[in-house]
Amino acid sequence: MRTESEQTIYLKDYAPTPYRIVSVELDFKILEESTRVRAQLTIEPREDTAPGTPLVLDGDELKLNSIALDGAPLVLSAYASDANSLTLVEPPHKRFVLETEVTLKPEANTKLMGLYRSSGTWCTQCEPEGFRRITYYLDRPDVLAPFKVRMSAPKSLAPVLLANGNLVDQGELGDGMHFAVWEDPFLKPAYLFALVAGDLGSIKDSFTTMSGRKVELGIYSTHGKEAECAYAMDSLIRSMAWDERRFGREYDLDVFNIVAVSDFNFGAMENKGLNIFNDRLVFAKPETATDANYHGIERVIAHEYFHNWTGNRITCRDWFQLCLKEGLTVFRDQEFTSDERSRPVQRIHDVQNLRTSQFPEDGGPLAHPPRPDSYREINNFYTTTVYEKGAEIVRMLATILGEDGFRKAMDLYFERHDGDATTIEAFIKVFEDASGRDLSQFATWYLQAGTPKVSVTDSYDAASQTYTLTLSQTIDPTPGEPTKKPLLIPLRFGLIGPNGSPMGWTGVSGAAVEGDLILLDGDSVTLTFEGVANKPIPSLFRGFSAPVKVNTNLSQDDLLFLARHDSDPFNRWDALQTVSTALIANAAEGKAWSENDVEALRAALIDTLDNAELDDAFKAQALDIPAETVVGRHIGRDVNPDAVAAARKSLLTALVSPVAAKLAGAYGALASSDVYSPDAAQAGRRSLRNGLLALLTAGSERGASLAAEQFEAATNMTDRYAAMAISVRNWTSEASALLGEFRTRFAGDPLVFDKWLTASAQAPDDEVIERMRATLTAPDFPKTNPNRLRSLLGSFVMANPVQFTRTDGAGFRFITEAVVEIDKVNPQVASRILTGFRVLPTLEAPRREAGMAALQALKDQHSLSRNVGEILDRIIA
Ligand code: 0A1
Ligand code: ZN
Repeated sequence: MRTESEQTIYLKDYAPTPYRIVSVELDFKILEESTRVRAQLTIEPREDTAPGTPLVLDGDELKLNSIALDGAPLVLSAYASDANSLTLVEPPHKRFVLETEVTLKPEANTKLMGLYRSSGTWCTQCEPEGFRRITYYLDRPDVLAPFKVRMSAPKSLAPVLLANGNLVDQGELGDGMHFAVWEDPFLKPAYLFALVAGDLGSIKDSFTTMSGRKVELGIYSTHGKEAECAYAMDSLIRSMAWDERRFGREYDLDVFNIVAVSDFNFGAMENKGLNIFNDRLVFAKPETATDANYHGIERVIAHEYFHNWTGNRITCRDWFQLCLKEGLTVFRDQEFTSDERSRPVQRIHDVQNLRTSQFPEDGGPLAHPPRPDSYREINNFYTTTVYEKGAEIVRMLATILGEDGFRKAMDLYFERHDGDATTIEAFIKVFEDASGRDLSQFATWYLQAGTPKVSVTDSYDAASQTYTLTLSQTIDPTPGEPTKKPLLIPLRFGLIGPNGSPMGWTGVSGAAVEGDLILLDGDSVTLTFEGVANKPIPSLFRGFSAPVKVNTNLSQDDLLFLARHDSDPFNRWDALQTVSTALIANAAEGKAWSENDVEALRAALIDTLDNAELDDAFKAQALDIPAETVVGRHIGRDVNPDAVAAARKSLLTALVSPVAAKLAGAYGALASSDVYSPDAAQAGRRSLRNGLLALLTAGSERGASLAAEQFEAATNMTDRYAAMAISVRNWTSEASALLGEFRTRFAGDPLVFDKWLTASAQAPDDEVIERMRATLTAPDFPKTNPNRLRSLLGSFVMANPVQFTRTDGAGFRFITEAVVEIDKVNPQVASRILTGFRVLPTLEAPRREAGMAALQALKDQHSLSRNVGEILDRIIA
């Protein structure tokens, strides 16, 4: 195999650059065939830089047209340049101006990093290392400079010219060309640079900040889509107000623009004052977007906006610190959604996401600490561990410090580090200084991989009215980390008495207990509670107070008691999940459930459904039976996904069939003729109704036809998509026809096509791979669009375990063959799809071996990108 450079970058090698960039002036001449970029960089050596130290600028696929220093062309011996770097052999030992010129071909840039074209629009993506594909530069986050950008383009192709900051000049140039000049007064790293030129429509609004400044807001899109940007605008305005209320953070420029593009590697990007979005996270109308889409738009609009303070004004010193901005910003967007919608429902949603994507990453070959200490390709570290586990770590800080303490620490963070490119250590230090606590043990959460397992045993002594609780933590080894240190784990808890009410105690010893919070810091601690009148049932990790796996000695009866009586909604939900996961997992491993087990679970589910005090969205979550992948992960090794699928199906049948009429009645009663609104109450009602449809379809004869009827009758995409997806996942007799009808009905809408691809890829039948192959190789399939590829292939590897892990290897080979082709076009998309193979170590031997054989063939036979090469090596290792 031949791959790109396999060089590893280490955190321990961090050193500041010997030169500073004082200011940046860029001039883009954008033409149909190519774009000419002139850069004027004012540069100076640092105080401690030795005279004669070479200056090495980064490049990527660049070719230098010309170079000048302080206005004079440089002689050949004074510099060296190739595609990946430009070196000034002996720069002046004083401030100087370096001018370079390169020519780019945005049209041919299928990697979608740097300057590229999406449906005719010129746009950029620079995080993490895309700016070096635009001009030679010190392309790292600790190099901060003010940018001034002049751009000119044919007015017919690009009437809209946008960049970061404020518009300071614009005009006509003759020959059909026009120009604009944008200036960003805030110092920024190059990864926050952005430029857009295109023929775009827009919607405009404004926001008046807490100090009374008016900010002009714009959302740009292809013509005809303007009306579909309204929900994004509404989300933006609510985000701006929330950040002022909750964190005291005000926006700082006069304009804030968002541009929606169709080709984008991630969700969206927080470029200063000019966010660029994947259009799937902007466009929404009820006929084509689901409630989940609206929810996602609100969340990501908020996320990118919140980056203005946590990411842009305070950025990362180096890419190892990525979760400094990402974990914190995810925490902020989760809090925003919790405040705007239902807090418990949001918490369950976030934990479900953590368990389905982060826990598997943390327990497999791709495990890495939230702050890694080495990488080959930084793009492979935009992971759920950095983002979602990073957010859990910030949440634990908030739990330990309490609401006021957390806010005080955040205020100090903004005050102390505004304008800095900083580190996780500095972040932790702020929390220590604001609270007076020693957080050195806590910091290990950032530095160590793996999900802790907390085992709990308890006992009660009636004579002395003493209750003891023993908690121990272990973390399995992860790649490169054979031994683990114990973590500081915040455990929020309560004791519940036999009548379902909270119980108190008169004294507690054995560990630090602050109110309802236990701080578990050793390998094992035993707490003794005095004055406990009856044997309690413990409710532990309330609100999921730490990202751990918990193993208790609670019986199914105890758990179902919690499901009914716990005052903590998260734990009510979790108790039901624990019971059903265990029943399916045991059955898949040959240990059948008893009639009583199923009856008791059914009764608890029905009680939840009938409880008038619970809201619909929560009920929908409570009735959701864990996915096959979650159960597989729970089993952990030698998993047979066919057995898991069969056990899940038979549990659903056992649960549902005796109460199918009742569930169908509840389903019918939830129908609504209200005009569609994406609000939480309506969305909750739809999710409960669709949850019931899923139960009925998987567990009874009635569901299939109800789903087909719902598909036809639906007046919005949420209901129509749910009906189709449920039919396909259960491969009902109507499924194939519904897929066909859906495709025809929405032909020509790419974002709806993604939904079709996502649902198609989850069909459990044996022909699914052949159908996907036909889809992928059809002449009109858009082979370079990340959304299309991820919808089909990403959802197959992540959500169709039965077919992806087939013993004959057909699922694995289908993916590795696709990865070879995609890698030539877009290595980031290819490597992300390949991460699905991280499941291999959990599988039974024949499947594991078939998967490894497919990976080995990939490694042996092909020339691969650094992105794919790194993921492949880590999984094979
Ligand atoms: N900072 C963005 C994530 C992002 C990363 C890389 C990208 O292109 C390769 C694009 C976006 C965020 O957290 O939303
Ligand atoms: Zn982010």
